[in-house]
Amino acid sequence: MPANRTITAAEVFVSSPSRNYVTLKITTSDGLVGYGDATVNGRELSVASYLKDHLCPALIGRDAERIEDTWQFFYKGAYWRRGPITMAAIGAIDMALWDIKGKAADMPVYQLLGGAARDKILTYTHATGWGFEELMDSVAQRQTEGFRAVRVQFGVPGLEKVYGVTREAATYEPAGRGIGPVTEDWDSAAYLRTAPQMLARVRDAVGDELHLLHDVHHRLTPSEAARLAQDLEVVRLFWLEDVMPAENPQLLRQVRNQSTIPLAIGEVFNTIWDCQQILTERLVDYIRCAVVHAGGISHMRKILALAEVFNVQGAPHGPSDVSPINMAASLHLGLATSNFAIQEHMGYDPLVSEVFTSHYTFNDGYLHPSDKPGLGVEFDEKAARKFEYRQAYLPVARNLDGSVKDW
Ligand code: GCO
Ligand code: MG
Repeated sequence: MPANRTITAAEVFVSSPSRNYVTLKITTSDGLVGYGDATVNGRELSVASYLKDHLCPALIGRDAERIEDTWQFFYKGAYWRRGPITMAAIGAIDMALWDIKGKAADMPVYQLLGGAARDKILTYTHATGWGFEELMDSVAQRQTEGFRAVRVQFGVPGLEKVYGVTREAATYEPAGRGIGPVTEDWDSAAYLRTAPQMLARVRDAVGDELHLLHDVHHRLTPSEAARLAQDLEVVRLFWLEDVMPAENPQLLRQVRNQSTIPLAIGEVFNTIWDCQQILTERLVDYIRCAVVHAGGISHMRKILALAEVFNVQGAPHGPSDVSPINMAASLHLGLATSNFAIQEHMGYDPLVSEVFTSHYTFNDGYLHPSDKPGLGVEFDEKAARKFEYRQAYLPVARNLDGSVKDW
């Protein structure tokens, strides 16, 4: 059957309303426009080039309705598979095509995915404070805003800086500005002395109801992680995140065998194959891939379907370094997926809304993707051009002896 809705243009925008975002715009022969997020924090220009130089030219003339076939074409057909840059580029195309399909059908994307499997999506945000008092101010602020789940990060005595925490304000930016990444010191022993006490104090102060989460940012060895998990049992965390780098998923078994603490991992995973062992051996409770970094809605659906078989829940990454387009895509998927537990929503700098107009809503600790056709996020190209790309990187951590620490 000849296509009646072909792709006539595919353009890439790199803008920096407070931080860098890569946005793909696809236009069809009947005038529909779809948007996808392709942001990879600190590697924005690589994914922009992958799209502009290699994928966009091949999109022209393709049937915009054939989302799965387009996914397979760029994944299987490229010879080079997987990895964050490839998968974010494919992910952006996938999101933009779902956006178009929704607009063509005059339906929100969650309807095309089978309709709502829940009424609303539980969300968590971040609370940070160097010391206990500042941290509690930040937690209280988040509770006042209506959050029922809060990720808590704090300072470590003896260190100058800790990723995810600022000394001055309640928020942080995941990437610094300037040429090259800044270096921060890291001290696992000091962290392991601080974290159990600090989190126990927070639990005591907030009572039983508030969900508390904590992110270790891959910093520990398996034995250290197991010890921390044991020490934190009394805190009854919603989850402990990224306790160690997960290139060797089987090493998580040590933590599993030695504690009952729920584990979350996967924000740096890009495909179902990265998730396979962790899911099939149930080495985690929550799988954290972001829609953009794991090949878009089509591929994330498959990851969540595999997770469902093993009683693992979806809980996607949602920092400020994925754009509101990714956030909307994640919420449509979450509303339509039964094994979806919670969506991270770190929040955005006010400048972001000058470029992206989103329609998803927050109410009493829950998010909803909105009933606008498609993904429900508009992108203002003119405004985007005002905010030029600026180099920005995540910091690099070094142990006290000067050796590089894992991210
Ligand atoms: C999170 C994260 C972020 C990441 C950042 C990397 O759970 O939100 O760990 O803070 O480090 O998104 O780009
Ligand atoms: Mg994290």
